[in-house]
Amino acid sequence: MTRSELRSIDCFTERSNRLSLRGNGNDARIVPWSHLTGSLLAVGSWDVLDFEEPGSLLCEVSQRRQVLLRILLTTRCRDSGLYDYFRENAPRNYRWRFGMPRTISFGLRFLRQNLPQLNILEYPTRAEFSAQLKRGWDVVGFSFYLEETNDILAMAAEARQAGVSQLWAGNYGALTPSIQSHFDHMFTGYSEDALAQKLGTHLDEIQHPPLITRFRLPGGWSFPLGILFSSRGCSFRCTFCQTTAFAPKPKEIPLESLDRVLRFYVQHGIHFVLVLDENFGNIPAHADAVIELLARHRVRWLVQSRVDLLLRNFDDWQSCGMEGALFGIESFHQDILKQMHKNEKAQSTFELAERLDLAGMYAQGYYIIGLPPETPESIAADLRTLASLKLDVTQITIVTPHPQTEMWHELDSSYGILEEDWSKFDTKHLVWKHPHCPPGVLESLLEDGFSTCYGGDWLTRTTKKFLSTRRAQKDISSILLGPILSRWASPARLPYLPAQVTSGDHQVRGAVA
Ligand code: B12
Ligand code: SF4
Repeated sequence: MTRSELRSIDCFTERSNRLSLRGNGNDARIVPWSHLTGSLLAVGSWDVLDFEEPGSLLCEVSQRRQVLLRILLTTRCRDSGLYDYFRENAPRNYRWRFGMPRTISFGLRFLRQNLPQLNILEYPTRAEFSAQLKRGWDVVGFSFYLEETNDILAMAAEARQAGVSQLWAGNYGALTPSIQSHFDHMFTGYSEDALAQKLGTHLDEIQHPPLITRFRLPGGWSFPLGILFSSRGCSFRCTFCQTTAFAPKPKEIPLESLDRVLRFYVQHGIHFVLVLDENFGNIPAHADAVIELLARHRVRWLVQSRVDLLLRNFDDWQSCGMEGALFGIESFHQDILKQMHKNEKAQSTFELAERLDLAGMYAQGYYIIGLPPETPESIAADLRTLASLKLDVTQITIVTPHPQTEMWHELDSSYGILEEDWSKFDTKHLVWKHPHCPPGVLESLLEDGFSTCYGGDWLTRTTKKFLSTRRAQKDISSILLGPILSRWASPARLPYLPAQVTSGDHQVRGAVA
């Protein structure tokens, strides 16, 4: 059947994964979705007949016209290995560390959960990506961070050559103005609504997908960890942070959606939840409701927030199951915190670290070295102070300007951002001209910092804390069963929750009727 003969597209459902095409002579043909070429669909705009299976709608309808776009969203390739945050924040080649290789993309799973017509490809090999391109797509979208820009630009060039008509960029990497010309559309913020709009539909509320990762303890024992985002964005204005440009207004994820995903986690044997909001507690009433929900589901949870919010809410959150905290220390110097608009008291970090330690809770702190007033000597002394906090995980970064932040403009105008290779903007390299630290010095201070923080009794201390907390909670079994549960609850087995019927669906069906 040629395009000119094609009269209508009856339906395309997720379950059947087939599209029924009707031609001039009303001769229906069922074509597996994977056999359709992108070009056929890209230009298609036909009157809609009816949908066989309500609910699992993968066609987009606008004004009784239909445009089916084949959209593939992907990430950087995995050929050089999967990113592991804990490997990057430990001494080089250190075996006895935590581990969490990044195998799934939280952002793409959110998009796919809410807009099931999207296809996603997470951390493919380059060969897998090239093979996918051959299947023909109208749109290929890329999700990336700043340091991944080079790889993504190479993938985008390949996609163009393969004839993909539209390239999209999303996630924090899309905030870089100088790469805009490589893409047809930039999505510079949380994007479910923006994408829905582009596809001619709308979402009533965001659905939280299951996001399950395998968390590895030092030595290799693993257990599944459910990730939760209860809100998005942050109202603070720290000069180094790209969230100020990406999502400056905090917004809630609806409680019903959080309830649904927490129930799913518990049903699948997941008892530990990591709450990774930019700044949990930034919307106080919502945070109160969320901790009650976490307590109701009887999960143990760790949370990312500011030091002041953690201190203010410590008792409440602990009584609802908090077992650890991830927080930005950034600096021990009040003047530097002030310059960064961090609005924290330098002393508060010590108080928080002590409270967490006394309560036997996991503590993970983020520290930045190389601010303009700092010298190699002052940094070395600060790193010793950092090690004295006895954290379980210490993230140390070299101050790195990120596009569209206040710090980018400050460092560029006062000292000069010299580095042109985006892969060096990984917060582990100096990319601007520091007034007191020649090239290479901060990188070796960073290594020294990790060696000090993870040296001495780190392993015994952290293991003891972990085991005694589990014993106190009478919860050794979930850890013993961890590897089995990890396999059972792998993200490949449990990718999405069943689609919710939204008013977008009603609208479409209304238009059809
Ligand atoms: C989880 C996380 C990680 C995880 C990622 C795990 C995973 N499996 O994906 C790990 C631990 C690996 C990580 C590492 C790092 N991270 Co990080 N991380 C986060 C965190 C806490 C959440 C990100 C997230 O998943 N959000 C939830 C999802 C739903 O949102 P999303 O990914 O933004 O996706 C949405 C949109 O971006 C958009 N979207 C995404 N992709 C696409 C693609 C297309 C085509 C479209 C249209 C839309 C779109 O739609 C999605 C749904 O709304 C944020 C802070 C925060 N709470 O936002 C920091 C954050 C993103 N990380 C940050 C940093 C600095 C880092 C590190 C450099 C840390 C370090 N200093 O060592 C590394 C670099 C990682 C790398 N190069 O790969 C910064 C900014 C990053 C940047 N500017 O490039 C943030 C904002 C923290 C901060 N405030 O400074 N991180
Ligand atoms: S560093 Fe934290 S508190 Fe500051 S703007 Fe970013 S997310 Fe908000």
